[in-house]
Amino acid sequence: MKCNQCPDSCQNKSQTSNSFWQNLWRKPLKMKSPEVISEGTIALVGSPNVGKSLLFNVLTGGYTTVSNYPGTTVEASRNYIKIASKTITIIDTPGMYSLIPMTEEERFSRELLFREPLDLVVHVIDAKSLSRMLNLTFQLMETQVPILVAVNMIDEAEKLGIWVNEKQLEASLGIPVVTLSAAQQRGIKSLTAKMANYVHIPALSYSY
Ligand SMILES: Nc1nc2c(ncn2[C@@H]2O[C@H](COP(=O)(O)OP(=O)(O)O)[C@@H](O)[C@H]2O)c(=O)[nH]1
Ligand SMILES: [Mg+2]
Repeated sequence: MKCNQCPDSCQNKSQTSNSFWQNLWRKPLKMKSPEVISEGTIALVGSPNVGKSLLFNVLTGGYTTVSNYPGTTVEASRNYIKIASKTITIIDTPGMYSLIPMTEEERFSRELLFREPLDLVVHVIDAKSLSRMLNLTFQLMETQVPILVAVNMIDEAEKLGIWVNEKQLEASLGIPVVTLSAAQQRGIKSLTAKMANYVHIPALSYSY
């Protein structure tokens, strides 16, 4: 006779029925996470230690996903932000000094720049060593992808008596420039406002 056909209310039987309910309780709920439809992509690139990842966290906050390409352990973080009511993917890339790759990180970031359909590349540079970092800005400008220069760490630069003139740098380079401090969350609104210019907004249509 099977245990569940037995009329006795022994210990075994109560354990069987208990474990049935416990297992049911423990079963993970299969909830489908809502699909996020990205309406644009912006990548943060630049040398190591210029504050790309901190800026990425300030812009996006919360949970991020990491991805890599086959054959490499180097990863890029991705998350979404809302810019001009659009859901935009932000990618935090590994540090690169030049578009001529010397390291696995540089090779990865270079590949990402050419593989991803990017609407904008934000070149994050350190305000304390501006001239040294502009070399990569010029290389990036040759890729034909729109470039915005984010001059980060102005808090540290100001302490050293270095003041970056945003308007003058913009005029000299001929591309948008934002001065900011990711650590102090200064200039973030100005950055997202300029990013919005690169997020495609459909033209108004009139019907008569
Ligand atoms: N003072 C200051 N520190 C910053 C700023 N942005 C980033 N950092 C710091 O610089 C270091 C490198 O930043 P990280 O985001 O890892 O640079 P990444 O290598 O370009 O991703 C970290 O200790 C950050 O906290 C900033 O605007 N001001
Ligand atoms: Mg980083």
